[in-house]
Amino acid sequence: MNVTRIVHRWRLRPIVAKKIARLCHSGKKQDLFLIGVPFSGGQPRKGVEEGPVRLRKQGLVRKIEKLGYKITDFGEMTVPHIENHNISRERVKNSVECGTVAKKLAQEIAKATQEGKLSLTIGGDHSIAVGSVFGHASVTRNLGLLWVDAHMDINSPATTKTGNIHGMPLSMLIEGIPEFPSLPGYEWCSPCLSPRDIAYIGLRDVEPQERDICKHLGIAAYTIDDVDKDGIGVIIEKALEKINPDGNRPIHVSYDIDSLDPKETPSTGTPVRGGLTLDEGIYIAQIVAQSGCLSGIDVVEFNPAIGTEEEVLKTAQNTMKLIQILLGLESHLKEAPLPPVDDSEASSGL
Ligand SMILES: [Mn+2]
Repeated sequence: MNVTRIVHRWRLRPIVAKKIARLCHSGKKQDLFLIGVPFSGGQPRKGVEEGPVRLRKQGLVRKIEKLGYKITDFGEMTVPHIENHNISRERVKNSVECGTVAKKLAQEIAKATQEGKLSLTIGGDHSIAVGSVFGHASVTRNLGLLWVDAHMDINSPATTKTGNIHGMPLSMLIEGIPEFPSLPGYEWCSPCLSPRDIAYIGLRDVEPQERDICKHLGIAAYTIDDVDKDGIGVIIEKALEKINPDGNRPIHVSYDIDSLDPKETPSTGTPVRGGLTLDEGIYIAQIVAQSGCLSGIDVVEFNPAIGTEEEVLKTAQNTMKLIQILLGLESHLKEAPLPPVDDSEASSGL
């Protein structure tokens, strides 16, 4: 592990005590709406549709129940079977299928949120977040969004190079995207968040046009370099400060497991080396959980068809760990503390 990372991890600035104190679980069983979205049409690699079922086989529901939630389990959503991929005028792939799935998910998430349930959406590729975030925002005023990802996912149909919708969800959700053409399948969807409502963590594979859009809109974006420089504690605090300065906004977390280093989550479609360590990924989840403001979660891009059985198992275990921590499980960091910082080493510039 990178020495800078270790040093910074142990210089975590304490998070404001009042935020820590506002714990999610105050004795009463919280209602949780669980929905699997076995969908892969937002990107080209088959297998990501198997993610939700694989996590269930690894005991996901039992683990959530053990945390004290009352689960309303939707099961796996029915998704269209894609035979002939449709390509729009802008060369966007499968927009009708992606839009149909997202719309259905939006309706289910809106209903669950309306009923006061915390929603947990298991993907599936990241295109489904158009539905979960839109559904959540449609019945929740003042929603903030934390996007944990190696990628910005903010290409519009006009700027995409690949035509894959899993690289575009934010462009459909945010106000102010320039030249957004209409996209078949997404007629129901319109921007529901302002650029001020969003923060990224974990970025390291950003296309120039995405960087330009993000800069133009003034979205808070924290890259892996920022995490290396300032430490994950400072970065998560900054991100939450941007989207939730008073600590009273409901927060949606869209967690792409490719934000983690491929060593931690190898079974994913677009891995990028140099990602978050598992401890950093967990720390993000822990702080968000402790904010007491979490009201919607997506966990996406686990592809059990990628990698050896050992790699798939590791990815499933780490993905479930993130979910459990987001839902309030106390971090394992407390059980296995790392050694203290050696200041002489730190000041020598290593
Ligand atoms: Mn993503």
